[in-house]
Order: sequence, then structure tokens, then C-alpha cells
Amino acid sequence: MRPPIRVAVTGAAGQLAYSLIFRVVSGELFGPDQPVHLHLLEIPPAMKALQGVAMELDDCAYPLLAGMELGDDPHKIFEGINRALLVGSKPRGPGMERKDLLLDNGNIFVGQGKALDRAASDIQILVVGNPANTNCLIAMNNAKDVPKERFAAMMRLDHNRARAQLAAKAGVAVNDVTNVTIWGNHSATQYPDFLNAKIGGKPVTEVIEDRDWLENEFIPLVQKRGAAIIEARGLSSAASAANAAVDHVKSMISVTPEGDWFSAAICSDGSYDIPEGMIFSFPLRSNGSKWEIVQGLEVEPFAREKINATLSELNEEREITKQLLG
Ligand code: NAX
Repeated sequence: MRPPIRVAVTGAAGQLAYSLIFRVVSGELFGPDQPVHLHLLEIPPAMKALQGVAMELDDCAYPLLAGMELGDDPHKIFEGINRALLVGSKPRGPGMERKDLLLDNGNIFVGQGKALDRAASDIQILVVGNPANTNCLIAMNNAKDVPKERFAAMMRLDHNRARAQLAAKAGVAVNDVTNVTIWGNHSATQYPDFLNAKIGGKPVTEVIEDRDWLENEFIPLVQKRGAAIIEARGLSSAASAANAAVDHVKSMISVTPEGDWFSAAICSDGSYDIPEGMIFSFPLRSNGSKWEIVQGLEVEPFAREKINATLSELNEEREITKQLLG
């Protein structure tokens, strides 16, 4: 057996983590020969519930679960971790302004960003807790010892939603839908790009000829899917979000299939005229250990307008939280 990989999950007693943690230690994420040592972070009022999650993990008798650390201090919990899945954040309370939400959550990610300096030298971070891009920006700017390319914010749920909707409209299997990109922010301004996407190897616009549906139904459907789930379920997406986190990590650590790509928000290097240092979602490919932004995609004026709108929202979020950027 290999030495265990140390995986931190924050918000570990929350509903998303409840769907995620069990998949992390089942062998599904890192393979059947890779033991996992869990580092589970919560806030003090949730520690009892976290004990309950730990009891259930024991009761699964997972052969790959090498151990568990539970705690409410990120400096202790992040000691020696190889991967951080930063799920925990504060939900928007009644009457709370977006600005307050950004600042409240931003403060969590200042502390966790600083604590990431305790992680192992190969640390990789995925921020899931909302507002994910700005939380990721804050954590990245406060983790002085961690290279910026180790940070990502989760866009995979949006990416999966877009694939599923295109497949349903075209009446094909999800696997026939490739080359989907979500650009920008994990919010209702994101731009799900159907112009560069393919169905069965052909441009989407050749298979789904109803351009009005693509522009005026598909895009808002993906952008507002999170709200539609809350409306239907009374709770935000949890199982599908956990599934997306699993897909994200797998895509990052596997070789991307030839000709395809996946979406994740990472630190911009200036590609596609997105200012350097923004946490922005791009099309990515991975060689199994490093990712790169797919270059050369066509961005026609329709797409540029949408990309500019989501960029402008991210600029606003950065402005609101600028005092937290270290
Ligand atoms: P829950 O409210 O069920 O769980 C959040 C947990 O985080 C709670 O147990 C809370 O005690 C804990 N927490 C709060 N502050 C913490 C801190 N400083 N350190 C450690 N833990 C802390 O929410 P849940 O449904 O699990 O959602 C978690 C986050 O994922 C939310 O921010 C949510 O908005 C976000 N999502 C992000 C998605 C994405 O695609 N990026 C999709 C799904 C989800 O909505």
C-alpha cells in the first residue's frame, strides 16, 4: 500500500460534505490502492455533528480510510495536507446584503489561506464554498507559500449541467457532448459556451439548429440552475455538487481525453484578455499533474460580451473584498 494522501474537507458536517467525504475514502477518487487520511474542519457549534459523521465513516469500515483528524482550528487541521476541499462557508442570512456575504465569507478564507502554509509542499486546493471564485482569490492571496496554480474554484457543476442540458435537447448520450466551457464566475453571470462545444464531434449549432433556444433558454437555464434546485428541493445542490467536486479532482489528476477539455476557475495568466491574477473559469486540459488553459478558441462578439459581463462582476467582488487580499 502507498502512504496515505491527506485530504482536508472544510464544512465537513454540512450537507455537501456529507455527500462528498464518503466518496473520497471509498477509492473512487484516488483509486483502489490509495489510502486516505481525512482532516475534517468545522466550526465549534458543528463539532458534535462532525463526530456523528466520523462515527458513520467508522461504520463503513472502509479499507482505505487510514485515519481522521477532526477540529475547528485550520492551522492544526491543515498540517501536512496534500489536498484541500474548501467547502465550508456561511450561507446568506435573512436581510444580508451580497457585500456582507462576500466579506463574511472572505474573512473565513483569509484565515484558511494563511493556514494553508502548513500544508504539504504538493498541496492542491479546490474552493467550493460560495462565492467560490472570490473566496479562492482571497485564500490564494493569503497563502504566501503556496504557488498560485495550485488553487481552483469549482465550476464543474455548471459544466456538467451544461453537458446534460445539451445532451437532453439533442437526444444524445451525455458522453457525446464534448468541448463545453463555462467562462467566468460561479454565479448567474457565468457564460456557458455552446459555440465551441460539440455533439458527436460536430459543432453544437449544427446539431441544435434552434439558435434562439441556445441563446435565450440554454444559457439562463445553466446560469440559474442552482436557484431552480433550491426552489424545488428547499436546499441547495449537494449530491450533484459533491459529484462535481469528485469529477473536478479526477480531471485534474488524469490525462484529459484527446481533443476535449473541462472547465475550472483558476488564476488567469492573461489568456483571452482576462487580467492576470483573476480567478476565472477557462477551458483546461491536464497531463495528469499539471493543467494548462486551452488556447485559440474563437470568441465571437456575442461571447465576448458575455465574458465581459462575468468579468465585470468578478472585478466588483474583488473591489468589495480588496482589504482581504493580503
Ligand atoms: P451547509 O450550510 O450545509 O454546510 C456548510 C458547513 O460549513 C456548515 O456545517 C458550517 O458549520 C460549515 N462552516 C461554516 N464556516 C466554517 C468555517 N469557517 N470553517 C469550517 N467550516 C465552516 O452548506 P452546503 O450545502 O454543504 O454548501 C457548502 C457550500 O458550497 C456553500 O457555500 C454553497 O453555497 C456552496 N456550493 C457551491 C457550489 C459550486 O458549484 N461551487 C455548488 C453547491 C453549493 O451551493
